[in-house]
Amino acid sequence: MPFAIFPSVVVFLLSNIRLACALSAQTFEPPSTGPLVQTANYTTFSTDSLQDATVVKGKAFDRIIQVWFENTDFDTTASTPFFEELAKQGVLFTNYLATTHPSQPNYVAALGGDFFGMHDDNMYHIPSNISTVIDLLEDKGVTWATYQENMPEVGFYGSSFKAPNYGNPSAAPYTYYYRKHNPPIIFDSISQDEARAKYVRTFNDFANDVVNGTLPQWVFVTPNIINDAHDTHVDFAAEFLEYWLVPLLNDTRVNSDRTLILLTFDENDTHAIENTVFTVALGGAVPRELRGTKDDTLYTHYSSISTVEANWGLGSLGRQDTNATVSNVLSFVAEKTGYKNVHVPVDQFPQYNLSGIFPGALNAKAFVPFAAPNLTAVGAGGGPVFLRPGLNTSLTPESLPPPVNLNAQNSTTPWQISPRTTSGKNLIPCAGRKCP
Ligand SMILES: *[C@@H]1O[C@H](CO)[C@@H](O)[C@H](O)[C@H]1NC(C)=O
Ligand SMILES: *[C@@H]1O[C@H](CO)[C@@H](O)[C@H](O)[C@H]1NC(C)=O
Ligand SMILES: *[C@@H]1O[C@H](CO)[C@@H](O)[C@H](O)[C@H]1NC(C)=O
Ligand SMILES: *[C@@H]1O[C@H](CO)[C@@H](O)[C@H](O)[C@H]1NC(C)=O
Ligand SMILES: *[C@@H]1O[C@H](CO)[C@@H](O)[C@H](O)[C@H]1NC(C)=O
Ligand SMILES: *[C@@H]1O[C@H](CO)[C@@H](O)[C@H](O)[C@H]1NC(C)=O
Ligand SMILES: *[C@@H]1O[C@H](CO)[C@@H](O)[C@H](O)[C@H]1NC(C)=O
Ligand SMILES: *[C@@H]1O[C@H](CO)[C@@H](O)[C@H](O)[C@H]1NC(C)=O
Ligand SMILES: CC(=O)N[C@H]1CO[C@H](CO)[C@@H](O)[C@@H]1O
Ligand SMILES: CC(=O)N[C@H]1CO[C@H](CO)[C@@H](O)[C@@H]1O
Repeated sequence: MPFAIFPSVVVFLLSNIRLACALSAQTFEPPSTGPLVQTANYTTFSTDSLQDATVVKGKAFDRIIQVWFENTDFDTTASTPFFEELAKQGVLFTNYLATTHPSQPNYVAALGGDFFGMHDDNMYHIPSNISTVIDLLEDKGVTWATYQENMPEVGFYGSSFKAPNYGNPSAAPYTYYYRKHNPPIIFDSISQDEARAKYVRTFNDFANDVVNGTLPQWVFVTPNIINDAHDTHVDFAAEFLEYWLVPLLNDTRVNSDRTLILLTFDENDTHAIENTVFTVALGGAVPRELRGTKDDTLYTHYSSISTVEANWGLGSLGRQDTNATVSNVLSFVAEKTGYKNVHVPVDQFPQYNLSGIFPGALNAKAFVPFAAPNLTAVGAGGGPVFLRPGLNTSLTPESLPPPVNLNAQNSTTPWQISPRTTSGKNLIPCAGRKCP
């Protein structure tokens, strides 16, 4: 049982954490009796587990599970007892950068290889000709799903969801789920394709899929807004992990010797400093001799894409996933795949704490239409740049007009969904026309 945190340590940690949380407004309450037990606290029960359990062999791992937390500086997490213990079970990355502020563009970057100038948490949709890592995975038959805690139903499209407060039933209902932390639903190529939207799943579906042995190979997990530290604190996230992750580390249906678990944070909390986030690689696929070590290579959220490209020999998106400076492959994966990482001196790290200054299709103040990817780029998997249907490859970055401030014209980007909808309907309220 290489990953079990010793029970005495757990008890010690929990007692300290409880003490810390007692001082803040909310205390962690487990939403269920265990991560593999469905609960009414998650609004709907799962009835259809995934069916496909085929496994495409990777060079370094057969499954990657990303788990994303929120808004915490590296040092704060690294000095929290639970996370200190967790780091000893895997490899701690000390120079893993989020790509910008605030939250949403970081989640989009991890799927699309770019955040397209986005610098807010407004509700957007990204047209279906824009590729994501999901295209690359499906192209090679690698199965995938995202599991979103407290999302009320599979493929839910609303901006947020309020549910009874399970931690404090006498309190008002609580908004536990936010679309801005659910990257697949933001891309039309997924949300508007029924065959794909069913892989945008709930935590009850997670329980069902694991119990039925059909947990996919590429998994993106978003805990709810209190468990991910967003509305709480990293100590609260630690208690959630004690409840959710620790038992799963010891469950071969989730964590086998071919599983990589990449636990990260969307962004640093202090904008005036470099955007370094606590990121740790756990799971049986982490070579034994590396467990408990630190790696100071420069990585970013784009590395999560390049790492799977390298592992499964995938194509690329031709965006920042192919920009060698910012997309180093996790070093033990690079070693097994023959990919050569680049050394970036600290004084040349990108300023990924910057926000709002990048032109793009999702920046109303500096709007530039979506461009086609760089068709000649080669990523860590060596395969071709993926082209989605409807892509106009003549729309190169160089061919696009200069940025325009649409806000100055009392307008916004055509890709913003406005007014913000809370409807669960899986449709784009103002696609291709002026929003009311
Ligand atoms: C891990 O699994 C083994 C075998 O199923 C079990 O004996 C052990 O108690 C488990 N440890 C934890 C911490 O869950
Ligand atoms: C919901 O969570 C609360 C808090 O832990 C728990 O007391 C309750 O039993 C849960 N409800 C269900 C139906 O599991
Ligand atoms: C970004 O971080 C650097 C330090 O790495 C700092 O000098 C700079 O002022 C920060 N920028 C902003 C916009 O806060
Ligand atoms: C690659 O990333 C670096 C650091 O952010 C940036 O300066 C450079 O412009 C990027 N290159 C391309 C082609 O996007
Ligand atoms: C596109 O990719 C090629 C091959 O890597 C590279 O030489 C070129 O600079 C890239 N073009 C742009 C505009 O980034
Ligand atoms: C992508 O599709 C949208 C919607 O059809 C279109 O407006 C845009 O020009 C296309 N962009 C590219 C780069 O193909
Ligand atoms: C593709 O973009 C080019 C350059 O803007 C444009 O002239 C052409 O009409 C577009 N093609 C399609 C099919 O939209
Ligand atoms: C934008 O709206 C403001 C306030 O309604 C108005 O004063 C201004 O003339 C409008 N500007 C444009 C470019 O329509
Ligand atoms: C639809 C499906 O396959 N779900 C099954 C998962 O496993 C449980 C327990 O064996 C079944 O009850 C479900 O029907
Ligand atoms: C480099 C880094 O980790 N960035 C900063 C994130 O925020 C904390 C502040 O607590 C800094 O100490 C880190 O240096």
